[in-house]
Amino acid sequence: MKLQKIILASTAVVLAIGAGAAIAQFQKPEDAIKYRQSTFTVIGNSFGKIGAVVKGEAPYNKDEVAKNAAIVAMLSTLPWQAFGLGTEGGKAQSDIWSDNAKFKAASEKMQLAAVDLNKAAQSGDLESIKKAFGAAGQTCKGCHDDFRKK
Ligand code: ASC
Repeated sequence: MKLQKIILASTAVVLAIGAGAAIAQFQKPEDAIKYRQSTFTVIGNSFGKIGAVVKGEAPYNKDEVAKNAAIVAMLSTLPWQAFGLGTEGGKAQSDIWSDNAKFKAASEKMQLAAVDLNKAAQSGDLESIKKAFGAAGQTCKGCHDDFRKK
């Protein structure tokens, strides 16, 4: 529980620093692509585990959901720094760079939804978790529809 509070606090700090700050440097475009795909993979894994609980496919365990939501909240801050100019490729659509303001707005929506999901998960109220999970899933989907190659 203490760790998750730290993660929540550090998520706020990272958000405050700003998604635009180039925290990570990449030697090659492929390194950036690998980085963002890896973070999305881990986010998807934890999000999916919460999804199984929300859909009634797995029993609700408060600590497990809280842990996975903290992972999603923390990692949700990471992929965006790996979409710098010159890192086109992977499943990224060119609109990420041609309409970067829209992409940035979508990424911020997702990060805020992840913070909400984490708050609900730490509180342990399953109904709030379900609502916050649905809202977060919409932000994933919205960005995939607009910016991810099919
Ligand atoms: C997931 C996952 C996504 C999102 C999205 C929500 O579990 O891997 O990409 O949810 O499907 O619509």
